[in-house]
Amino acid sequence: MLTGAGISAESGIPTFRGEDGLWRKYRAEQLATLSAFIQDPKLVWEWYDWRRGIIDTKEPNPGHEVLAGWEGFFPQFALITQNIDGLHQKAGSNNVTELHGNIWKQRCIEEKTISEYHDVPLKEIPPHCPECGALLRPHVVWFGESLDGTILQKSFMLSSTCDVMFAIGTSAVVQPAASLPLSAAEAGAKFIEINPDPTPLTSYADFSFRAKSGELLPLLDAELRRRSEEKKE
Ligand code: BV8
Repeated sequence: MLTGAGISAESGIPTFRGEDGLWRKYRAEQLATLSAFIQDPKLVWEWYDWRRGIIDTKEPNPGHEVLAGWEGFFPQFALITQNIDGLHQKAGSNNVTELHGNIWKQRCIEEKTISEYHDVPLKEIPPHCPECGALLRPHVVWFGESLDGTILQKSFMLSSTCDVMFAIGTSAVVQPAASLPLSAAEAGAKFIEINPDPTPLTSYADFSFRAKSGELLPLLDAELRRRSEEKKE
């Protein structure tokens, strides 16, 4: 299972590349890069503080809730997300692989220690490490930064050994995340996409549903559970 910003859209969180997208107002290279942070940590933190403020008031939607329920429904289930909003965890998913980090976590640029605090708004912009006084940065993966090797390796291993791979709510333009569903399909998995719009992955999908995840996932869930009960009879 790979999710992107689209699964949080029905919770009221702007996606990146949609009409109301976060990138519409800002250019990614202006803000989600290490060089932008070094150049102007205050501006980058103001952007993240603004996003934390939006996310803090939002709740998981039925799409998140169905995936949280599938953790216990399927014998093996892996949720890999590009999202940093923490809504999968808020919906009850316990085992979430966060490819791009988490907006509620911060990392000391000197000690590399990771902390998590939910101040909204941030008390200090930019925030400093309480231990050594160095700048804190968002514990997220910026463009041009490598993803955590262990997380990436685990994600490709999970993708290339699964029976069914879903890509839900992602425009599939960001690498290497967008290659995960392809590695699943190449390994023989059924690949299912859920997105109101077509993406570069659509042509590789066995089924591509032009639908909103918050609407379709509950229907899929009900049908799967009905068939599972039928089998038991
Ligand atoms: C890296 C930061 C090594 C946190 C983000 C090939 C291989 C490797 C790298 C590259 C490559 N080609 C290019 C690169 C470089 C770059 C990249 O991918 N650039 C792209 C833009 C071309 N990749 C990297 O830099 C990565 N690093 O690989 O390291 C390296 C290093 C240097 C040079 C080469 C390689 C790091 C990528 C991580 C970047 N960080 N975010 C933050 O501030 O958020 S990416 C950002 O985009 C978010 O994390 C987001 O999750 C991600 C993907 O976006 P989506 O989630 O797909 O969201 P989007 O808005 O685009 O789409 C939403 C979709 O939902 C739409 O399709 C819409 O139709 C749909 N939707 C809307 N409503 C609904 C819905 N779907 C369902 N239901 C609905 N209701």
